[in-house]
Amino acid sequence: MSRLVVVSNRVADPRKVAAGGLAVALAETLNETGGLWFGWSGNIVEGGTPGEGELHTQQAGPATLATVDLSREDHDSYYQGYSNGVLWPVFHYRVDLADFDAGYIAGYRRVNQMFARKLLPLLKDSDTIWVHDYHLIPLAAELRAMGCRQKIGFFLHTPLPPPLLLATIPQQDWLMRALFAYDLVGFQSEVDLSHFARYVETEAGAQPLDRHRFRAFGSTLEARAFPIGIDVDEFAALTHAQEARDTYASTREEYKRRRLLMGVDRLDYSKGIPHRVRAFRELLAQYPENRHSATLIQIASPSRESVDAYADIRRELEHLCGSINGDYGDLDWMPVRYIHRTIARKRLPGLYRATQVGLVTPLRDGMNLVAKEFIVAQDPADPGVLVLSRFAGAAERLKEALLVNPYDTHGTAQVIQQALQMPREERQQRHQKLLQRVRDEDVHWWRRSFLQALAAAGG
Ligand code: ADQ
Repeated sequence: MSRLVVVSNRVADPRKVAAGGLAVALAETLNETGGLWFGWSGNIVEGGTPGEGELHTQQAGPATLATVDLSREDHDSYYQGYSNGVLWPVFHYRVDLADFDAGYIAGYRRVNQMFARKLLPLLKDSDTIWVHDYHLIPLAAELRAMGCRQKIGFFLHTPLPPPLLLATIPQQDWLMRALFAYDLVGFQSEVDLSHFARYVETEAGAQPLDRHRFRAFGSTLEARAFPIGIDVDEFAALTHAQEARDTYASTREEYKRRRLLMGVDRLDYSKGIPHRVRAFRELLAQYPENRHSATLIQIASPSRESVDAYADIRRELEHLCGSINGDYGDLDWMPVRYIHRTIARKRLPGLYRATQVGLVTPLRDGMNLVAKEFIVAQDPADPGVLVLSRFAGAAERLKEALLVNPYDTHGTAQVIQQALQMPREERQQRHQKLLQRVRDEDVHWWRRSFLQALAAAGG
């Protein structure tokens, strides 16, 4: 098996399960192949020279971690500016929040070029390179320009919006052209893939060779959907470990006979948290039997706080939760518990399991792993119900969840009421099917599918 080289904005130690996410997904192959994981160190050098950064390498078991520092200017333009201030909002259909005019693009290019320059000498001819996410779209093009001929794949963790939305990005043509330097591009869902196919046809004037192969800008590229999953065995083990059991017991004790509704997200405008809270308020207004008997726990971990749009959403949410508690709360009942914090990963499954209705209602989401974690943590004999936004990538495969349009406050409240009243037998049947799907398409399946397709691509 060829050595795996992973490139992503942030690098995590694959030996630490607590890291979750990509680290869990990639650890096995990184370890087996003595792989390399390359990215930003997380260090910001005040007054550092743009386009320059010190390289650090360290062993993590059989794998090597290689990271580069960023100057303050590079961090502000590449990471905060172009990646999170332009690409993230547009890829989540929020053109209104994008800051196109600030000239961040130069920093984005500069950092991608620097990454390519620093990575190149670390590569072996037989390596397979897997680049992750919107921060690094032009990386393969930069590597190719420096003579790199290895197989390079790219996976986009966010959605890809339709062509006319992409067209709002002034550099759209350059970005999409850069994608054609990859051998394989992976998306989260068939919808994202169809947007890519339409883009290639309508904006690049190219014909698909078949459903998964595209030729444009003098290169041929394969593109497919690879819906990301979670490590089901790991999460099931966490669910049955002491810490989660304690959390389950103390949560049930605290809320006694009350029904719990739960949202767990990064505090991001794409997650639809205010919409969700408004749907809960509508539930209390329309179905008064839930007053005193239902509580919404919303856990939102702090995220990208120096970007303005994130400060705005935080204020909006605080105001909203405060007003519901003021309007509906009583001496012995607080309708909304809003917690602006990251919860220890080991406790999460206990919270999910203590919940009657899991609310995963993003306005847009590449996949949404909370939906999958929620399913795995349930007690199969008495499972909670998943209310899932039809605009999350996860909805494409998790059809037995109750799907909602999060913009429709009234409709979402109705569906939450349906979830609260769902008979146990129906809950069991839906849960069984959902769990099977989450199991079949877990993160190891995702990694294998992508790497197999990459090995076969282009050859
Ligand atoms: P994210 O937008 O970060 O990821 P998501 O898929 O929901 O979103 O993953 C979040 C992870 O963080 C989950 O494992 C969750 O348990 C954890 N988490 C969230 N809030 C937390 C909190 N308050 N406390 C503790 N843990 C918390 C991006 C894309 C997604 C895509 C993933 C993977 O935006 O659409 O599913 O990458 O590709």
